[in-house]
Amino acid sequence: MSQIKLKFPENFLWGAATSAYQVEGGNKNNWSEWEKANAKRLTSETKKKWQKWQQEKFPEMFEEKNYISGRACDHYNRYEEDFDIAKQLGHNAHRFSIEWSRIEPEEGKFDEKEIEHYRKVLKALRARKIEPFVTLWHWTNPLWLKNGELNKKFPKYFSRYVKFVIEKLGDLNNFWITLNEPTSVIFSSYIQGAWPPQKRNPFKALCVYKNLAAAHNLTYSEIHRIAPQAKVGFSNIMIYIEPTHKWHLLEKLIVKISDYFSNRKFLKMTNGNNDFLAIQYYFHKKISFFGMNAEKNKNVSDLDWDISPEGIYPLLKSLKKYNLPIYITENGLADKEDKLRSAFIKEHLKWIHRAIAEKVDVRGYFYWSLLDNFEWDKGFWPRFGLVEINYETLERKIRPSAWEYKKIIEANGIIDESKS
Ligand code: IFM
Repeated sequence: MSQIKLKFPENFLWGAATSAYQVEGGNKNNWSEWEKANAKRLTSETKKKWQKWQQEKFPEMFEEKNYISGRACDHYNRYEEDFDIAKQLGHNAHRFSIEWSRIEPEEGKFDEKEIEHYRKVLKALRARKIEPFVTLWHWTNPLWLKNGELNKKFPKYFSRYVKFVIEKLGDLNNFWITLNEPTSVIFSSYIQGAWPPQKRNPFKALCVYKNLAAAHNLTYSEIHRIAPQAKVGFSNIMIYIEPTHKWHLLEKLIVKISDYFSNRKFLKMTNGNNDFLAIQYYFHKKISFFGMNAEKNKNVSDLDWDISPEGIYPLLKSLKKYNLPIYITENGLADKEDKLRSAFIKEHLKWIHRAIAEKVDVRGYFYWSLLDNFEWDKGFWPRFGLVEINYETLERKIRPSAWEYKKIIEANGIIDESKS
């Protein structure tokens, strides 16, 4: 008989996450226009961007259509089928996002039909006894919003859209995530210059910090005014950063600065306006005097990202002082063959459990992602899903790791197979 080794708290939320643009299909926003203008360039850069083993494993990265989101997973029409799968897999929570450009396709004009669509989506989750977590901004902007998050009026426009959404959907949902990973946009769009609007400018990066924090703070109050019972937060991608040499003062200084800008600054700017902390964990970086990532683990995902489950533990411990409930709203990897996913989930959960045992109030875990989906500027080839998507037929196929995850959910803990 199996023996449970590590029990999670009662009523722990277990699920997976998606975002509108990455799964719905048929979106028209700043990203869809950018991808059309950039698909050719992205295709031509493939050879220098990815390693030989990745190019051989994913020949689709050489095709222009890989970089066009198009109908994606057609989740917009197939959400019932996808929620049936989530239910079958034992999930009791699900995170998804509402697409601003659908709700407000023209400035100040709100589309009742689209709100009705998301009402149906929420009802479909509730009918399956799956607790929704709704993200209000997962990086995409309506086309009329010139300069997107850089626009000085972003907080005002965003809170007007949020007000409309909460008035219409507030009765069906409790957990609201205002903004997804602000620092990913700040870094990838304004420091690296890889994502739209590809403006490489540290001054602009600081303006976006300011705009997004103001947007969060404003909507925090707005949501509570309309729906006092609501729980509001933003999702914070956290990177575990450490020095390669513990004695190296310069490395330690770089760690402190990077940790501040990546993990803490936004939290500080919104302090007092969060009912919970939503943490997304993918990366562990080692700083060396000669640059980031001097040492790499042997274990890497299809994207060549390090797999370092232990890094989530110190991050969680560092959040204890906030005294707020914590949800892991994303954690996952690209693993087409599903060789690493099951162990990946289990290992992360072991470290999360350790933090819980030391009184860190973690209340839920959402694997990224329920479905394979459109991974932004990389397109379709990275496969993050518990469920595989055949993009030709749109057939859904549950991966073996999803069943392993289900066992964890059913046991509300990790089963020690060695004692079976
Ligand atoms: O796909 C993304 C998601 O949109 C935000 N968090 C990280 C994921 C994997 O890169």
